[in-house]
Amino acid sequence: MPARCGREFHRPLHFAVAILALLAAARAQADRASTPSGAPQPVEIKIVSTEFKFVPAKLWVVAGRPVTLVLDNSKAETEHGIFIPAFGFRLAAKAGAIARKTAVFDKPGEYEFICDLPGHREMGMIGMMIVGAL
Ligand SMILES: [Cu+2]
Repeated sequence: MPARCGREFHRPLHFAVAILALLAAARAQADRASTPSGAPQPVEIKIVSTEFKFVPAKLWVVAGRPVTLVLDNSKAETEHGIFIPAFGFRLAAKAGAIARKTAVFDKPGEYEFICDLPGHREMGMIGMMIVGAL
């Protein structure tokens, strides 16, 4: 048996005020949820390069989403870079420097990345980037 809310009928003004307050609260919540640009913010992935390796050597990214790769070469004694041949992506940092670059990797799969300075790949500067589809 449905409950009766007889009181509200005797106090229509109070009922209307309560509804207005609820609407105002809902609108405030909707304003907070929306972002200024609407575009997804890039996810940052930090890779530390030293002689002669990448940490981490395995990266996971989401296909089609912007990613900022941050190459932290601040502890290295020479220049290093990240080269992803499959995407033509290249990022380099001088000794002691940090470099960053944003890109969108749109083809799901597993891709090798290397430091393409002479001999660095052979000495261990090689890794794998996994681009996953959502
Ligand atoms: Cu290198």
